[in-house]
Amino acid sequence: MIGIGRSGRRFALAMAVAAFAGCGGEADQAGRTVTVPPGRSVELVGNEFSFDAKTVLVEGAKASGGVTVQIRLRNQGALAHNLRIYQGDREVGGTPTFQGGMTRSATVSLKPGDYRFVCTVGDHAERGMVGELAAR
Ligand SMILES: [Cu+2]
Repeated sequence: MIGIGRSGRRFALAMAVAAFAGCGGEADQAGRTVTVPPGRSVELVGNEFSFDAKTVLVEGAKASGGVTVQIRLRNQGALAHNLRIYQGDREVGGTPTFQGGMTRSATVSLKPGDYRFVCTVGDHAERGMVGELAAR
């Protein structure tokens, strides 16, 4: 069951990446997939209850054995939010929880692999504040 779920998510990510490759921009038309070239930072926007990207692809991890990337969260919501990154159940970093109208950043070190980003405030993740992040 777990194996099937994982491969399903990988398939979804592969499709998202394929969609990105097809349009050749920084993000697909809906702004749902963001790619981060080596050495670059990324800014995501959060509100109630979503992030403006569902998939973040951080490049350069395989070539260097891991990447350090700065992730900024611009909170455009009315509520406090955060952005925390997990690999499985292990939290690898993220922003503090902070009020709407503010921006906070976090620098995280990522080995090649699959992660997810989540707002851990209340039930925000269940309500949609979650996305996938891949370091490649
Ligand atoms: Cu939130």
